[in-house]
Parts: sequence; structure tokens; C-alpha cells
Amino acid sequence: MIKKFLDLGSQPLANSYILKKNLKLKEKKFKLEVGFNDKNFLVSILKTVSKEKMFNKNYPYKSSESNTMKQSFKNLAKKIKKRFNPKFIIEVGSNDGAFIKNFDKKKVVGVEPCYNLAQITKKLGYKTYSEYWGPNLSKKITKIKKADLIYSANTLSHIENFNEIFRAVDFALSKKGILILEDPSLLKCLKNTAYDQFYCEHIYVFSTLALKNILKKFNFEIFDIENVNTHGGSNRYFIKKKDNRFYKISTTVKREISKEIRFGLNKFSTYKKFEKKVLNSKKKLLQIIKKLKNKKQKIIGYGATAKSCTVLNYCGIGKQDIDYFLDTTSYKINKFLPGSKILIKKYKKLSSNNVDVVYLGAWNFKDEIFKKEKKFIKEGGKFITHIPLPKII
Ligand code: JHZ
Repeated sequence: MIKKFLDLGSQPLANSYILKKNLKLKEKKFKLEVGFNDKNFLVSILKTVSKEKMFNKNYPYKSSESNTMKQSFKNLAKKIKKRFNPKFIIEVGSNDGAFIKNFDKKKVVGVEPCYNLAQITKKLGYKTYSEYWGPNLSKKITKIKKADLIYSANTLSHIENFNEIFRAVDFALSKKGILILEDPSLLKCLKNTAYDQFYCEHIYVFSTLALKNILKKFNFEIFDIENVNTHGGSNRYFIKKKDNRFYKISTTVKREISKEIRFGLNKFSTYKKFEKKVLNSKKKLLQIIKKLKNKKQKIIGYGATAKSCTVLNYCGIGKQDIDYFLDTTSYKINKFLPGSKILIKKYKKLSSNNVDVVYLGAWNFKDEIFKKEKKFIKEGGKFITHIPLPKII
């Protein structure tokens, strides 16, 4: 049974940035509620939005906007070559190519349903299928040769139908072939009170416990896990077909599951505690903003993230609180954040001459941003983060 534990209110679609001429139009909204399945321990949002409404020819998010992500994909590619030496790789959700760019064009293909992004890798010479991943596409891609490796980062959590995904993976993989999935860790999400990991696109936030149960149904199993820092703490799962005896199951799998059970990810009461922490986080963040506004401080946002959409709309933060957001992404600049309708301006180095406090929308890139904004910090400039608890830093 799926039990609801969190209500994040009525939310617009997270990546639907608004053009100025459309500001008066009514936005599509949906009820963002999160639940826990006490049978397979899966955490999911309760109402989903169709994939066509979210992932289409105007998708604004580009992985390559952050050096942290580019470096992480580069390091992983190096590791993959060394450990698995794959001859044919498929990336599901190849975005703007931050991962596939690290491989020989003959050895890798991308799958990217968002047409604008698929065009980027196509232009670079990488074979890219601008279609949704599923059994038909999998058969088309692997007609001549099967894949030794399928990689997918921040994509599995976006696809509702596991049957479609894993039947397609099963078909595409060679006997010794493996699947590597990388998605935000539920354990980290709960530890950090990162409720903004929930929005329309994140249908699931996985625990190892839940993923193991899902994979079992499709005759797959996890044989290794790495905890990585990307996107506020993710897990990289190395997965194989059950009858693939080529890889031994590492102790990392048992260790991760023990950690999750110790934290209580298998119990509904843990999620009810999280709900209380989320309510408290909202209260604290609003108190901080109110105090700053009473002192006539100018607040701007940094990183118009999908996550920000959840925070701003759940907390009721708007233009009266945050003057504008800065972002480097061309698809977002001069548009307005969904729901809150705060303007997104082209990124310019921060200066304490024109801003007092900066709300970290991209808190997951805090280290990268702080490095970039050394001068602002030296001048006494401050940031607000809500992770793990709202505070000024
Ligand atoms: P970032 C998106 O979520 C959506 P978001 C998606 N659903 C998902 O799962 C994750 O990505 C992976 C900007 N920025 O990565 C770039 C600067 O302006 O936290 C981005 O717009 N300057 C697919 O949107 C945003 O911040 C900088 O120096 O929550 C970061 O978005 C840096 C580092 C980033 O993902």
C-alpha cells in the first residue's frame, strides 16, 4: 500500500520557465504529494505528469552548465574504460552530451527525447536517437550488436513505467553487459531535508532497498554501489542480469542496505519524521527571509533550478522576497520561474555593490559556486541555504 507522508502543495511544472509575453497565462499545476510503498519501500510522487509535457523540444536543463558535472562524467568515463573496457555503450538520457563526449564516437550512442538537446550531440557527430527509451527503440539500436554497457544518470527517476525501462535494458544488453544507474540517494535526501528533490520530473527518489526490489522483478541485481557527491548525494548502481556470473556481488551492496535500514528507510515512521523536518525547514527559511527584508536587504537567487521551483512554491516565496535569479543557461535567461514568476537574469559575477544576500537555488553546487564567488564572499557577501537546515552563511 502507498501511504502519503508529504504534501508540497499545488506546483507548476518545474522546468516550464515562462516567457514575458506569457506571464498572464494560466499555468498548468498539479498536486505534489509524496508517498511510501510499504511493500517494496519505494518512495514516489502520487500524481504524475505525462512525459510529453515535461520532456519535449524545449527542455531547458543542460548538464554541461556546471564544471562539477562535467568533471564527474569525465572521471566516470575514465573508470568505465579501465574497469569494463566496453565496445558499445548506450546512454539513456544523454542530455547535451556531458557523458558521451568522453568516448569515441564509434563506441557510443545517445538516447535523448528532448529534441533541442539531441541536436547538440548530433551536431557534434554522436549518433543520437531523439526518442523515449523503451523496447522498440532498444531493438532498433541493438539490431546489429548488443550493448556491453548502458549508462543512465538522473533518468530512471524520471520514467514512470519500470516495465518499459527494464524490458528494453534486458533486450539491449549483451550476456556480460551491465547497466549503470546514477540517481539522487533517498538516504541523503532525508538526511539533508532536501524536500526539493521532489518535483514533477522526479517521480521516484530511490533507496537501494527499493531499487533492489524492483530489479528483482526483472531478473536484475545490483553488484556494486558507489556513493557520489553529485546532485546533493547520489548513488551509482552497477547492475547485471541475474544469470551474468561474470561479476561478483561486492560488499558495498550489503553495507548500503544496512545503512538504509539503520536509518529506517524501510519504516513509514521515518518518513513522517521527515515531514515534520520539512515543515520546520519551511518555517525557518521564511523567518530568515522576513528578517532580511525587514532590514531592507536585497536578496537574489543563484541557479534557477528545478529544485527551486518546489521550494519557492511550497514556501510561497516570490518577487517581493527575491528580486531575480542568476543563471548561466541560455534557455532560462530572460524567462521567469514557474509559479513564483521571478525573473531569471544572465549570470554576472556577484558583487556586494548591488546585492546583500544570495539564495542558493543550486545548493548542490555550493563548492563550485563559492569558488567562483570568492570576491563577493571576501567583501562580506552572504548566502542563504536551506540544506540541511535554513541558515545564512
Ligand atoms: P541543477 C535538473 O534539476 C532537472 P535542477 C533534472 N530533472 C534532474 O534530475 C537534475 O537536473 C539532474 C545553474 N548554474 O543541476 C545551471 C549556474 O547558473 O542543480 C542550472 O540552471 N551557475 C533533469 O535544475 C542550475 O544552476 C553555476 O555556477 O535542480 C543547476 O541545476 C552552476 C554550477 C550552475 O539541477
